[in-house]
Amino acid sequence: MNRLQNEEIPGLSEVFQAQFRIGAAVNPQTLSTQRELLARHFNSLTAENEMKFERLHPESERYVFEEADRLMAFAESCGAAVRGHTLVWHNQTPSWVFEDGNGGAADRDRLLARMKSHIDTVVSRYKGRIYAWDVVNEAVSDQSGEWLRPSKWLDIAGEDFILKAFEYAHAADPGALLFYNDYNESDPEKREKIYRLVQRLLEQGAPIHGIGLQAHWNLFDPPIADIRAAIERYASLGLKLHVTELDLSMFRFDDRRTDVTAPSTEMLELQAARYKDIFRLFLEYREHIGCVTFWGAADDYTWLDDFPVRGRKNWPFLFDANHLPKQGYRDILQLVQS
Ligand code: HAH
Repeated sequence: MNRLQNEEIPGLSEVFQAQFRIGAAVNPQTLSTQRELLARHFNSLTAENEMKFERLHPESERYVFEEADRLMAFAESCGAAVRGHTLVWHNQTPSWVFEDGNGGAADRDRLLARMKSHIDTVVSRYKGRIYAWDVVNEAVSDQSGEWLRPSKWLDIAGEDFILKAFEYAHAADPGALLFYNDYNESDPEKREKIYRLVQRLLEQGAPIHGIGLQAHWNLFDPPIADIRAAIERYASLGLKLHVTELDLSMFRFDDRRTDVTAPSTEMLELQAARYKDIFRLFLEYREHIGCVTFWGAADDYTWLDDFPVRGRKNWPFLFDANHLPKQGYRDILQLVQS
């Protein structure tokens, strides 16, 4: 089935229907350039950027919902669910949130009041239509020996900004599944920090229902054994797991090459084998995993073009730049069809 066009191949989300949802991150451009691919293969969509604080709420008294609403309308027109991303994050949050308007910093009460009003407005707007929210993104540190990530949220409001975010989100839509979401989630040291955070939240009675494993991985790392250990550890908290931002970069994290202009056969084979191993693992833990979302859909657009290495393209997905299935697509299909 080498040269088959998209219409002739099984839709990914259909193939995995009995196991978990298959999602993709989208933006206003890919909603148009990848429209057919998205409608055919994915039954969960996430806004790559359009529901982040800076996009929805650039100024204290101004909300902007046009692009987020467009995504909702597209998702609803093709019967896809929507994951909300993200309510509270140290990044892509405008500076006014943390300021008092007189050149100083906002105090804790003001910051929490702003958080509450942002969450109320956004979560209520999509109440009943967004089935899961990434409530807090990336609050855990990557530094060895440091637990929580230094941020203005933490500085000003203290540790319980995380608990508050979950409480506000739950009050605004008691039916939405609420997630803590992070990357390097399979690294053993960070895994334990995330575990500890979520365990604490549960002890405090936080309305948290799941852990989002971002899964920004590459051809070589993390080892399957580390991914498995992370899934087991998080699942032992009794929470749902969503894979929220899956991509498989062709490059090791410290590979700075810029002279690779097309993926080699060897890269594509390695990637297919990795995808197969990873999906085999996801299937093994399907009881715990509710959704597997890619941070994009096809190789014509990925946030990894130019990041973290400027001037370098990447090819992290199951569909190539022409939206045709790669070897990885065929390999993971075999897992459920054989
Ligand atoms: C993710 N961070 C974010 O959750 C997502 O919102 C964004 O679009 C892309 C990736 C991962 C990350 C990062 O942003 C910077 C450095 C390392 C990892």
